[in-house]
Amino acid sequence: MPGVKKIIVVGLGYVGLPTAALLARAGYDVHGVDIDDKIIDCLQNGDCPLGEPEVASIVCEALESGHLQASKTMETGDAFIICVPTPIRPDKTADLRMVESAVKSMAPFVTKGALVILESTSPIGTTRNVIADGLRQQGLDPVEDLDICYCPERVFPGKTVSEILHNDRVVGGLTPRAAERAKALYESFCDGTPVTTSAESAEYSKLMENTFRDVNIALANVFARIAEEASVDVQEVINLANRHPRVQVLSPGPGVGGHCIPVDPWFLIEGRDALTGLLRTSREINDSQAERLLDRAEEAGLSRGTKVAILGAAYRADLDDARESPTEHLLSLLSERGYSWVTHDPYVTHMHMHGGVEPNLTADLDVAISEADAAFIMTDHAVYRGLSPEKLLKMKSRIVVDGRRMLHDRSFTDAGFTIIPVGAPVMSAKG
Ligand code: SAJ
Repeated sequence: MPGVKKIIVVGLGYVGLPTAALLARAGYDVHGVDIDDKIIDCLQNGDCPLGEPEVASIVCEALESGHLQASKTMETGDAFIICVPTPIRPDKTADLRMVESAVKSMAPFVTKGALVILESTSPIGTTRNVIADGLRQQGLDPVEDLDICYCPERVFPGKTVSEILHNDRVVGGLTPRAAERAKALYESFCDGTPVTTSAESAEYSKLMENTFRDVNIALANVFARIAEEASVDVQEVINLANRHPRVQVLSPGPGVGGHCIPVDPWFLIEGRDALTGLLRTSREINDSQAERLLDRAEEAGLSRGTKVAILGAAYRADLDDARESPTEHLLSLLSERGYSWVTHDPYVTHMHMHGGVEPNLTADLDVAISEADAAFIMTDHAVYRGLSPEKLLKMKSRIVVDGRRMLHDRSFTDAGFTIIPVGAPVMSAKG
């Protein structure tokens, strides 16, 4: 892209690092900055700190080519792309401290004519109020002298590289000139269509996308609860309803995890209580799915004090990512109610639990099952799809909570199990 040779990527996480590597592959000189020693040490040794194979291969290639370098120190450049986390605080308000400190560290290195892009999911107004205001320096007007944009990432973990390369992008400029420049940058290394708009509309569009998904998953979970009470199988009903050409009900499950969907609706709710009851209720429904599964298991005979096997720590199938996963909610409840547990996951090796609850992770399914009285299927990992009753026969109380509809229920009930499927009535050998 004309006028841009060197790009600074601030934040080398699951979005910043692959973006930096793809920019380097397109021929830019990319300097990545992160505050995390482990990430920088790893990259400086030529390795990739992220496990996704395609990401690891483009990152290693970019490091080897010399077009990508990483360190803890900021440098000057023609363009800056900020990809730092924007979590919520325990009171569900946006925690923008990492964006603020990124801007603070960049400010002395941002010179007239620079293109500055925020990719982190953020409340409406952040680009103007935090980025532009933070870069207002003596003699430098952020709107006149810089080109500042909000261009949200849209990656789906597990498919990161192809999502960055091929998804359409929303490119929101503080000015039309800024938007046109950012559009040209994305066109130079991605083949999705960049669509220009204002920074505020771009911020809102990202929040709308993930809130749409959260509310629709909550609706599926309410449909599941109604089906459980009405002794109907929600999956069958969803399949029927989805034959309507304008209906597409999503899948109920044990709740909504990940670092995006359980967080982003709160950025719209904050300061807008009177308008956003639907969004708050949807969050509460999705957050209480794990509790509903446990309540149903107790009603079906699961006793407190026993040991349960939790199958799946990841928030989504075949990923190693356990952030905000429904299993976190279940573990906290099991701890409160006096259970012990073992958590099986083929990919997750670490969980950052709130409140000091120990996940007791194992990658050995037989170990998890042989020690347990009952099981909760929390993630739709492919390995659980083929589970047979024989595999679970060692469990004492033979209760299996199927939070993802992975089991062929009849073969389990024939073998004496009680199955508690999300969205369908409890099934046991008796009836
Ligand atoms: N889930 C259900 N039922 C469904 C679909 C999903 O219970 O029918 C659950 C999943 O099991 C998971 C959670 O919802 O626990 C979230 O998963 P997800 O598949 O909705 O997506 P994420 O969180 O991995 O990624 C989302 C994506 N956003 C949308 O699909 C609108 C992704 O494109 C975004 O880039 C990402 O958030 C992000 O970074 O914001």
